[in-house]
Amino acid sequence: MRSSFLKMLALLFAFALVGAACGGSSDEATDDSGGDDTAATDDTASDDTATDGETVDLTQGGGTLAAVQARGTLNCGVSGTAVAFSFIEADGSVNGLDADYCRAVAAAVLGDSEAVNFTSLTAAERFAAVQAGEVDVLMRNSTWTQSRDTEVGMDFGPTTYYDGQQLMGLASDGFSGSSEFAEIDGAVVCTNAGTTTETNVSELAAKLGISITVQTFEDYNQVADAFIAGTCDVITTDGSGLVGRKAQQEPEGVEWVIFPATPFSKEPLGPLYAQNDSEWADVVNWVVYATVIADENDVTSSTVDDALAGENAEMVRLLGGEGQLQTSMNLSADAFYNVISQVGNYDEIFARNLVPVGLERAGSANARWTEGGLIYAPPAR
Ligand SMILES: N[C@@H](CCC(=O)N[C@@H](CS)C(=O)NCC(=O)O)C(=O)O
Repeated sequence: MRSSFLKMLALLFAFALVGAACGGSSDEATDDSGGDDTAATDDTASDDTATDGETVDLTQGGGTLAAVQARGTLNCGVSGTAVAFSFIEADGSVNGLDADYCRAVAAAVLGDSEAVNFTSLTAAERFAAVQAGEVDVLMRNSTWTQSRDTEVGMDFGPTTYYDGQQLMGLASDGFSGSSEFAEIDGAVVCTNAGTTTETNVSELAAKLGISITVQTFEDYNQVADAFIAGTCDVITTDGSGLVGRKAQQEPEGVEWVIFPATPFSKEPLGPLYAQNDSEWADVVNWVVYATVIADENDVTSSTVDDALAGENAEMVRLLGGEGQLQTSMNLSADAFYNVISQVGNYDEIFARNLVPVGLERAGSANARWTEGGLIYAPPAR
């Protein structure tokens, strides 16, 4: 049983590799598939040979890494209007945690954190851009959900920010930080289209038996404008988005309040990319992990050189010294050195972008796992 199952797997594998060769867009992908194809076919005869000393190349390059390397620029999808996550400044620069993770991927793949072509996408546009290959990776306050992961040709990377949905209303309407969800009974609640937030709020209202009118807009600038104009009684999205908007747009003499204190949904936000390119998925995922591991080890952009020359074996490996694993991912040995030196570790990225608008790590789900949070990376070994 087991052996025929393994044979089937090996056959499937050989088939997949031939498929990759047909669709391969780069020389590297084509060369690899040629070699792999033979190895995989031979293996069907003696499928356990990986343990007998023969090598089976399990790389499933879908071509994105080679394409980015050949292009010399990373195409990264962002919002462009999400304060603290990806916000286009008046001078055209893009700031925020998501924008920095685009830079981190560019630093790893191209050695240059500035080699990023940012594309602004609304919530409703973003997934089609991934599916069409218009962006290599999407970093746009995007919540990892079952349907997005399984139904629409995308895969998700590690969560870079654990968020949850909240509401924002006016103190002058009687809302306070301790208001409960049910207090929005009768309200016009606004958000942007194509989001998890739109369905979460309707589902919870139905469950609680309250009546609300949900109005959606194409982008969040329109939502905020409608709130300021009084068209919407309450607006809703990821808590971080509300904090960002309040920091930036709360009018003089008006108090905007965010509630309920405990968010009413889970919104794990992180990178996503087209599915079935595990070579590229590994690259994006390990860029995120590298920033987390550096944070766990207190290695920052200013101490990265000491760490590379130091005694902490995991950091030495991760930064490209003895035992490095990056070249087997088709990256340069110093790929993650470039990430940490040019962009920083997770804490530096968080502190630079989120702390200024009032979002704190300590005591939140975004704290280190050793401090009660969920920010955790597998070991670099
Ligand atoms: N995380 C949710 C919501 C994403 C979303 O569109 N969030 C808003 C609020 S942070 C946004 O990015 N708006 C852009 C902006 O604030 O301009 C999802 O993936 O559906």
